[in-house]
Amino acid sequence: MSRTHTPVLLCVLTVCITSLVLAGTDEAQSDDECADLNNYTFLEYRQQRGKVQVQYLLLTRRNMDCAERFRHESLSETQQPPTNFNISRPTKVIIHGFRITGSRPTWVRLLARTLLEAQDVNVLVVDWIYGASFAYNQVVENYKEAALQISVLINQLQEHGCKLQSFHFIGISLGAHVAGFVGTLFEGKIGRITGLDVAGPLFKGADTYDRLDPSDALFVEAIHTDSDYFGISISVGHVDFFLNGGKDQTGCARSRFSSVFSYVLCDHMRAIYVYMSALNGSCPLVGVPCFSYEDFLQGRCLTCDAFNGKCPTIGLSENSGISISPLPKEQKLFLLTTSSSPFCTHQILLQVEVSPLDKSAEVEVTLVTENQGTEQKLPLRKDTTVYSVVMSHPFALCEINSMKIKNTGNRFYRQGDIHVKSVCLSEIPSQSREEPLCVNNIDIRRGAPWSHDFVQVCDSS
Ligand SMILES: [Ca+2]
Repeated sequence: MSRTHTPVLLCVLTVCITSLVLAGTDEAQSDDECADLNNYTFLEYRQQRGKVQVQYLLLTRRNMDCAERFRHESLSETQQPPTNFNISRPTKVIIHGFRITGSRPTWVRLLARTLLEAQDVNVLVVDWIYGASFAYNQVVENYKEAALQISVLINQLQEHGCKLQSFHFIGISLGAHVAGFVGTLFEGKIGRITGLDVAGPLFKGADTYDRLDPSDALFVEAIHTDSDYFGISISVGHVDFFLNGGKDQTGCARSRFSSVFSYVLCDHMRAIYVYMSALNGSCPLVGVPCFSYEDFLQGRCLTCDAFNGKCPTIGLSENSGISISPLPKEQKLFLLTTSSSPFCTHQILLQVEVSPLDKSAEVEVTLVTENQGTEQKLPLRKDTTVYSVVMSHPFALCEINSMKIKNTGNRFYRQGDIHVKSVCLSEIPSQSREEPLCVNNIDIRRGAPWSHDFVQVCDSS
């Protein structure tokens, strides 16, 4: 995040949160059997000045719709874990960030439910709040206190027989650094930490002791979706998935006139929704190792060779499905997504070789499957004859019915025919058994679009 934007955004958020919290002031604290995240009133915030409050909501398959609330103090009194807690099962710990989405982040319960549908585990939702201030920087100064309190609970659960490796922390934004510091307190012996758009402001230049890093757990992974604003741009895990380059997400409005959510938070929140979608397991979200997004888009990273042919996948498989040892560190992975659930797309590499040109030119390539087309403009220069670019197409390579190429040229002077020596399509990450689709020696005239139909069948094996 640029320095100039930080104060403005923090103000926007402060106003946003204040108004949301004030709106809830007359809502009484519920003592019902089913608990929810606390909905602190403005007055309660003031009264707690300078204190970090941590409490927990427990959800399991036995009480999916009715959370059990407790504090670690109650464990030391009763000497018993909460009723529904199953010592023999792994535990997922969800830690929210700076409360930017209002007094009760609704996605927390959704994430808990999705985790429970995927695995029979204990889900602990950490409900933490720093009472003195709404300001992000003051909360950052105190997040370690939340981590310390969580570590007391983990110690207690260990005494009851829980193994450190069986804990998987899922931290969102600032919550990812809280998880990281819990990991530090246990010398990196916690099983796994997943950072969902790990908070960037005030953390990018921080020491690894003060932020999430690969030494915080046996396996640390991060999903980056807003690294130019609220998220962190550096790698913080063993592997780091950068979605659509990690900065801007498809379908998130870029207009400053769109609503506060869609403009300010859409990119940041996308990590949570993509992660939930991956937990549903409807389609694979696979990251391709590459040095930079630019290199990835230019087709310089095509294979999973660095991972023995199997690239890391977002989701719950052990170590993201990585089979190589030792684990990589701070490995950047790139993938394209669509704008809505389940977010998966196919990454099609378009490679074009043309005969040398007298003037710069432009072609527009369209891939068509059924009635859906994906367009890609390709500027052609005088000094190059070989081009490659990665396109996002909702269908697999074997499902592409036709390809169209238009000579869109320069509108201010006449561009002659463009001779295309070859145009090839292949899928990334590449499957060794899959041949690229190629068409050779075609002339693309201005005003006369070229089109080619592919006759192919998907191999179902
Ligand atoms: Ca750390």
